[in-house]
Amino acid sequence: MRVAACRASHYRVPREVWWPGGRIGASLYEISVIELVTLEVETDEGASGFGFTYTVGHGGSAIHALLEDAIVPELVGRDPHDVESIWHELHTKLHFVGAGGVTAVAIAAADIALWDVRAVAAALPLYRYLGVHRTSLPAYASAVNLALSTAELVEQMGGYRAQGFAALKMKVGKSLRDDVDRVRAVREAVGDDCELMVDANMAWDVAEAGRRLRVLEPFALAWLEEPLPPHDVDGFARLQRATSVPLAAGETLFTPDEFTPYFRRGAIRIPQPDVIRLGVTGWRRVASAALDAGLPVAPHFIPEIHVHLACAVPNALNLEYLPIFELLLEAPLRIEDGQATPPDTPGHGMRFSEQALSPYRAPTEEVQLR
Ligand code: SMN
Ligand code: MG
Repeated sequence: MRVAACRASHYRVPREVWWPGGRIGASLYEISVIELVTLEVETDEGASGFGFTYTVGHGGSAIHALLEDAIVPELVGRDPHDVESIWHELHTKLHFVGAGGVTAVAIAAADIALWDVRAVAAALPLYRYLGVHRTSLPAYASAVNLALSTAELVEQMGGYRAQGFAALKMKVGKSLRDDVDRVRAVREAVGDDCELMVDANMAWDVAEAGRRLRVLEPFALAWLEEPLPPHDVDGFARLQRATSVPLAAGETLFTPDEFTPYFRRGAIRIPQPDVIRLGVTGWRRVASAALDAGLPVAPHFIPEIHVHLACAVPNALNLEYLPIFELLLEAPLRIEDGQATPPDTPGHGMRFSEQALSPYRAPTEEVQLR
């Protein structure tokens, strides 16, 4: 089997289209546009695979250009079964222009498409192709909700609780007083038997994070996510030693090597690898390194692909259900009573609806390589 053709596309989709319900924001930014950079691959035997990555509004054309100029030419003619060596080759080839960032996410889109087409060609859902550890897992409901008022936040989180989710994640990163008021309001609304996680999206330094933790600890948090920027592994290690609240991080790490110092230093307890940065290849390396370090993995966002990856490793903790793309997809993820189940169609099964995306194609020249 060989890759016969690839097509990279770039879309800029305004928030009103995928999240008509209201503003969407975290401590460092508010999202008004999501960019999708997609890659379709087709084999000489007629199988199609789909990969993608996304941005919160900026840089998509650079990812698209890198795919077309440097990545697609390396894929055409290759056997998708060699995806792991292709991932390494591409990281080596592109290291000079950045050992992470745009490079990593562009490679991830290609890697996801190659794994997809392998499973499609084998007529197996991706989790079965990778090897089944479980056939479903608990999902937690999550929202990028720092721009909501406390009343709107409580309504949103209460709605997810009523749908059967036993664990919820909310944003923090306002003033200390506002954060405490919001966490208290949600805790009171959803009850003590609900797990509650909070996500600061890199808002603080170590001193501030320590101060915030002391006031948030009484709310029995299941984890505090990204209190610090990702370069501060030392800060994470100090903070984790000083608190019983598990620290979570990983969504802003781009390569498996960036997780290594966190594992060596016991700096976090909940690693959160993200397939749109790591690819399936890098994601599985992180899950395996976490297992060796005695840690779980809690995949970040993109539940439609992560449900497969999580069901195919022994140490997945849960799945982040954040339905940001749901209105753009052909089929939503199956969730019942807070449990997520991968679809039994071949590959990962995640496809954006052509009808939903086509009005938002970015004005860049489209290249078709054969
Ligand atoms: C998040 C940030 C950006 C996009 C999606 C999700 C967030 C999370 O940090 O962990 O859900
Ligand atoms: Mg987060």
